[in-house]
Amino acid sequence: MTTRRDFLQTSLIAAGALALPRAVRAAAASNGAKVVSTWDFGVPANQAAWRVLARGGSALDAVEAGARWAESELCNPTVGRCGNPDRDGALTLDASIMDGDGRCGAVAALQDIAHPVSVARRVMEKTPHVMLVGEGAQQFAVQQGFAKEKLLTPQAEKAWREWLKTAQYRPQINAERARIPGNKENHDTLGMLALDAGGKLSGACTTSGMAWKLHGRVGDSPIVGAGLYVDNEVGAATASGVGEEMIRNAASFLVVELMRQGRTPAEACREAIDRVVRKRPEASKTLQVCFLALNKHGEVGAFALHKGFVYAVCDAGKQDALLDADSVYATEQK
Ligand code: SD4
Repeated sequence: MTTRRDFLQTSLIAAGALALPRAVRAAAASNGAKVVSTWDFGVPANQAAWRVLARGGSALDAVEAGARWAESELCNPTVGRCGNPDRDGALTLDASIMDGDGRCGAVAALQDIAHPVSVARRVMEKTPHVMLVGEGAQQFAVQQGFAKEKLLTPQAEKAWREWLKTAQYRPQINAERARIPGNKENHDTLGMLALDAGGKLSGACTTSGMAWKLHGRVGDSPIVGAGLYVDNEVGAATASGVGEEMIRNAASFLVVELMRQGRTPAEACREAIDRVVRKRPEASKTLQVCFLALNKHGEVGAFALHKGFVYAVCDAGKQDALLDADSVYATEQK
């Protein structure tokens, strides 16, 4: 039963809290929270996720918000509605979402739906399944109320027509978005991991996959354990780069398991990269693989095959940090 004294105390606490400046209340609500993302566009994506974490929201809602930002606002040729198509000119999107209790959902080769990460979340929450692909994924999305719309931008179509002149499938090592006008790169992905104020982890991964891929090709991003893995007992990991290498090595799962065995996030990412090199030493010289990890204590680490991988870190102290990952091959390749 609530006594008058309890009632007064509760009211006073509430009144005091409301009197606090908004920034202080946000800092209190987000205490210990953190969000990290792949690549430079991870900075604004993190900020979209941070708006959820700062008001005490869940890591799951945060990563969905961050990934949705990338899918619609980013407009780059590797994620969402502005992505480059496959070699037949079809834009096919891959995404996954996972929380630290092992709940997960994914879509692969999804066409004409603008927010694959939200469809992935519906797969997780509304079906007994984990992954839907192609037409079935699209049918499910439409049934769930997602609008079907033509997504291929005129720029992406132009880039594809240009590519058709040589039709060579040669993934470039890093994004050149910021440095070379004309968006020459043909891969990059948003992988995002968040820890909320309640100590719960979640992650999301969203991409248009490798540009000029074979129609029907699915990368690592929607595959739980390859492009994304989350476990509240340990931490979370995500990946970017040529997805076939992550799938071969169950890479994000590997990073989380290495952390479980006591590695720091940076050590775990490094060891997983070493595994990629050992398995395919020659191939590893010409393609990029990048890992990003966040453990349950909020420690962050990353490592890549090649120089050039950057990752964004956001918490109550700083919302726009962008860091360089160490790499096996130290020279940046073009
Ligand atoms: C894929 N891993 O589809 C994605 C692409 C990517 O940096 O991340 N590129 O293989």
